[in-house]
Amino acid sequence: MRNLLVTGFEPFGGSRINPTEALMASIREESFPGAVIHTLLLPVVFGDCAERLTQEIDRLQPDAVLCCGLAAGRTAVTPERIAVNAMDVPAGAAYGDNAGNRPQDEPIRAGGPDGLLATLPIRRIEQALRAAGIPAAISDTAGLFICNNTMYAALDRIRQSGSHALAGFIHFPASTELALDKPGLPSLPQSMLHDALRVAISQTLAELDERR
Ligand code: PCA
Repeated sequence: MRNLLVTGFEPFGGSRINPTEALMASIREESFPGAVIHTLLLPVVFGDCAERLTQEIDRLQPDAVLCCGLAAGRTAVTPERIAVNAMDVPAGAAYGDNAGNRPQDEPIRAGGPDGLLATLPIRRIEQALRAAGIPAAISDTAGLFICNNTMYAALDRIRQSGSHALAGFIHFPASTELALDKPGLPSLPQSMLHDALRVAISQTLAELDERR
């Protein structure tokens, strides 16, 4: 049996919802043959997001870690290529994290690698998403906010522990429901975001099977 850890985030930046929170609830209703899906909702707080996640990685020893977050403004589902060892708030953002932190140019782990590449099969996921009729593109930056912090921490912990778990991050556009609060924001229906996560999990499981 494969163990997969799938994470989402609470709302942030004054938004009422984060579509990745609902994704954690809906994906639990799905079954994936030969796999157990564990979900975890993470706080939008620098440091705490990473601590919660790495504790769960240590406890579960998952075969893969698939973190999900919102990237409002994007028009496609975007598997991230790389996490970088830096923390900052989004350029021009009026908000900090949910605890009010606004770090500037700080490393996530002093002395850690500058960048860590996703080990999830991101090209395979992107192609499968497009084949399923879901707008998708590989993203070359996860930003320097909480999502990057989370992705970096997962990859760094897995690397240091010597585990072969696959890990990475997928940014989702706003859901239609979220866009109702912010006219003009590009969005996809929540049901399509759910389908996208299902495809990403299936492709990750297929990759694990082929590597066996
Ligand atoms: N998106 C933010 C943090 C939480 C989330 O869902 C980010 O891209 O960093």
